[in-house]
Order: sequence, then structure tokens, then C-alpha cells
Amino acid sequence: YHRVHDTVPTHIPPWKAAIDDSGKDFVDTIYEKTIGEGIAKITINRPERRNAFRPETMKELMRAFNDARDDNSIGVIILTGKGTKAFCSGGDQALRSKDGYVDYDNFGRLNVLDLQVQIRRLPKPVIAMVAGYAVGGGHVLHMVCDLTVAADNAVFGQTGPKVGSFDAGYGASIMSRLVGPKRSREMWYMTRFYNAKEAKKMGLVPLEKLEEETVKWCREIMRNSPMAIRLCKAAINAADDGHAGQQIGGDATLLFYGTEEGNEGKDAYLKRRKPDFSRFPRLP
Ligand code: S0N
Repeated sequence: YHRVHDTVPTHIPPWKAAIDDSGKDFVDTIYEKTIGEGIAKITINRPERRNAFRPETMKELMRAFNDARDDNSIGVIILTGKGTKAFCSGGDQALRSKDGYVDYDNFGRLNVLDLQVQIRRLPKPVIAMVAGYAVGGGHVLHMVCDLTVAADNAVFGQTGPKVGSFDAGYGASIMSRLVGPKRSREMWYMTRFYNAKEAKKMGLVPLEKLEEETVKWCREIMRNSPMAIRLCKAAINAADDGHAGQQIGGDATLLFYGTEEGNEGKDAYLKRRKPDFSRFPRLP
């Protein structure tokens, strides 16, 4: 036994393009494995869209994860995004329709929810390797991974209530467990982005700035979609009140996409204008 053998080499291994047995190409993703080291790397490859995902992206990621699971030479899987600007920016808002995201079919899908379940159930560790933005559904993907290694340019956040969307399944419950229920509420209600330094300061302000900051928080929340916030709240509570609510949460997202309020956020994002949720009721 030599202590020297305990040191872990730090060089990046040569990655070799991998295939699965479907015979189909990977278009939105890059699937690679190391030679002889037991590591698979799965990269979302839509950097021109900050690695936003569409249904095809999800299908390919699920194929790659499935293959890495079945390959008994693989012991750990890295999930990452192409380039340094984004890990993943969530669902592709340009492809959002009344019943989910649409690319090659004439109906929508929310198949990212299936990928989340697959990653959670996969019996091998999945490590999110995050450079740049991990926001929206991309933030949820990093949260469902076992571990996250973040570069110093990483930015984390949920955009849902700003773009008329939310993840009332794992996106709420896992966050509540990871950062605590109060911080989850901050992230979902206010849709702020946080770098690693800011994340540590969430909720702490100097005494003399207390009221000023509190009112600012109220205003930040009031800018966002009331229905999305209402359902985020129910979803964050579901983690402690019983997981049974979570499927209902996913279905609620689906219904919400068919409403005018849900589309206001997406349209505002795509037209690069501020969303205006003022005409929507804040139900008691
Ligand atoms: C990522 C952001 C912060 C990057 O900002 P930056 O660096 O200033 O770049 P931009 O100029 O804004 O972007 C560069 C180009 O990339 C496009 N783009 C970026 N993100 C998206 C996106 N998500 N969809 C479509 N296009 C995107 C830009 O449009 C731009 O293109 P060009 O150059 O052609 O103008 C910033 O881009 C940002 O805020 N992006 C939006 C992030 C967002 O709101 N994501 C969606 C959030 N919602 C979800 O993810 C849904 C949640 C979910 O996953 C889910 C859960 C349960 C049930 C269903 C779902 C579901 O799938 O919906």
C-alpha cells in the first residue's frame, strides 16, 4: 500500500463519441465516454439558445442516460452544457405552445419531467457541471443531479413566474430540501438570479435597510405572475405537506400554458419587452 496511489489525476481524459443502440444520431446533445475510466459525459448542444431544451433534446438526453445506465463499465455521469455561457436555460420559449413544447410533432410535450425522474432514479451518480446560466428548467436539472460543480461564472435562478411558467414538481420540492423553504420562496417568487457569493447572502440585509429592502422584495414579487406564484407556493409546501400534490402541480403547469396569463410572460420574453401581469386577478 502506497499513499502516493491515493492522489487523483487531474488531467481531462480523451472523450470518445458514444452511441446508443437506437441507431439514431444525436443532434441536440453530445454523448461521450472515457476510454477505460468509467465516466460518461452528456452535453446539451444548443449554445446559440443558451442550451435551452426542446422535446428532441429531452429525447436524446434520455437515450444517452439510458445507455450510460445500462453500460456496466460506466460508474458516473456528467451532465453539462456546450460552451461557457450556459449550462441550460430551461425550456425553449420560442417553441412553447398551449400543451407544452412543440418541435417535430403537432402536439406539445413536457418531457423534461420524465428526464428529471430518470436522473433521480438512475443508480449511478450524476454530476451537473455548470458554467454560466443554470436557470429555469436548467436550474431544476442541476438540482435533480446528485452533485453540482460550478464555475465562478455560474448564475442560478428560476424565471418561471416572470415568463409565465413554473415547475411544481421536483423543481419546487427538491429546491425546498436543498436551500430551505424560505430561500425557495425567494427564488420562485422574485425570479432573481444569484451568483455563488450572493446565494450565501440571501435573506440578510443591514438593519437600516430593512424596510427599504422589504418593500423592494414586495415590488419584485408584484411584477410577476400571480397564478404562477400561487402554484409555486403550493408546490414548495407540498414537500413537507405530502408529495401527493406534485403530479397535480405538473398538470397545473400544462393547463397554465393554455391561458392568457401564462402566455404574457413568454410573449414579453420573446418580444424583449417587460411583462405586464397587472390585468390578471390576484385571487383570494
Ligand atoms: C439565459 C439568459 C439569462 C441568458 O441571457 P444572455 O446571456 O443575455 O443571452 P440572451 O441574449 O438573452 O440569449 C441568447 C440567445 O438565446 C436565446 N435563448 C436563451 N434562453 C432561451 C430560452 N429558454 N428559450 C428560447 N431562447 C432562449 C435568446 O432568445 C437569444 O437568442 P437570439 O440571439 O436569437 O435573440 C436569458 O436568455 C434568459 O433569461 N433566458 C430565458 C430563460 C427562461 O425563462 N427559461 C424558461 C423557464 N421555464 C422553464 O424552463 C420551464 C420549467 C420547466 O422546465 C417545466 C417544468 C414543469 C413542467 C413543464 C416545464 C416545461 O418544460 O416548461
